[in-house]
Amino acid sequence: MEKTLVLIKPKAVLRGLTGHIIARYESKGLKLAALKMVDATKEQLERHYEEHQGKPFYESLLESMLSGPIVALMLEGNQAVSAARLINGATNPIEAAPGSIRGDYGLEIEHNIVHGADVLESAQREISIWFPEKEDNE
Ligand code: IDP
Ligand code: MG
Repeated sequence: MEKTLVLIKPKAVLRGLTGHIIARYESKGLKLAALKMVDATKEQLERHYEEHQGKPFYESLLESMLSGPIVALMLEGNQAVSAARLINGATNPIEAAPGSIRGDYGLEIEHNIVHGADVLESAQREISIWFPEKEDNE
């Protein structure tokens, strides 16, 4: 079954939204395959966001991801990558549809409250960053 990787970003964890966010994926039918709270390292975030290195928002994105604990989720289900992206909504919360997580819980693109892997290959790469211990159990 397809797996994807979601990160609940520090600001959402600090706002106490973790349970609400997880419930969105679970009620859709995605299964929690793994979950952990992590104080991310800069090295992990540099790997995670390597495609964005050099972009104007890169440094502040990393800073924001280092501002508190992250909750990492491995979700499993039919077309899990696309399903989670749709539940998350558009990158810019102003454009994200109401009913999506980003659409319902924020206003600022830089501080949208969840990350979701964009394609299957990214999901596998990101799972290896946040759940290296799970790689053998694919
Ligand atoms: P995604 O999270 O929807 O896949 P990406 O383009 O991969 O969007 O961007 C990664 C993260 O970088 C976004 O979730 C958002 O927090 C931040 N970001 C993306 N574009 C901008 C921008 O134009 N300004 C500020 N932050 C941005
Ligand atoms: Mg992305």
